[in-house]
Amino acid sequence: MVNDLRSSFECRVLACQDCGANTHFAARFLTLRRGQQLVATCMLATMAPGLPYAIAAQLANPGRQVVAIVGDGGFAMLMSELSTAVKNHLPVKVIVIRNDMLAELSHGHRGAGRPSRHVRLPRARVSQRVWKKSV
Ligand SMILES: Cc1ncc(C[n+]2csc(CCOP(=O)(O)OP(=O)(O)O)c2C)c(N)n1
Ligand SMILES: [Mg+2]
Repeated sequence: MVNDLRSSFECRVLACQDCGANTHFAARFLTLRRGQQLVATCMLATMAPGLPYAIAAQLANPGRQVVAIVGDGGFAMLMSELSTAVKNHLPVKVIVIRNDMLAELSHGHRGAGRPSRHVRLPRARVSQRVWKKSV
């Protein structure tokens, strides 16, 4: 998956990262080349900034490839921002790292030796036809 992601990145890609286990994934496995950029909240840990960052980045950099890498929990929070992208004709790409859970929270619970509760997300399916029509 990481290789697929990397090979789809253009030489000046601007990738915008959500907060969560997906942040660790990107920090550990996504190697960027010179000219490519990754934007994240890092230790501020705001949830779900990937898509809004990508919208702002695409507005500021019209000719550049902009990719949002988001968690399924983060995407569930701010997916309505897709309408902002569509309204402004912004060709942002959204990659949803789907694990049907708030994984970062679950890791935190387990690290603290506590039972992990309320971290599962309902299994949602987005119809490809709806996706293609709207974006
Ligand atoms: C507004 C806000 N609510 C809750 C949190 C705590 N929090 C940090 S990451 C996370 C889970 C994110 O889930 P998801 O987007 O699915 O990413 P995953 O960890 O599964 O990769 C939560 C609840 C936060 N940082 N900010
Ligand atoms: Mg998740």
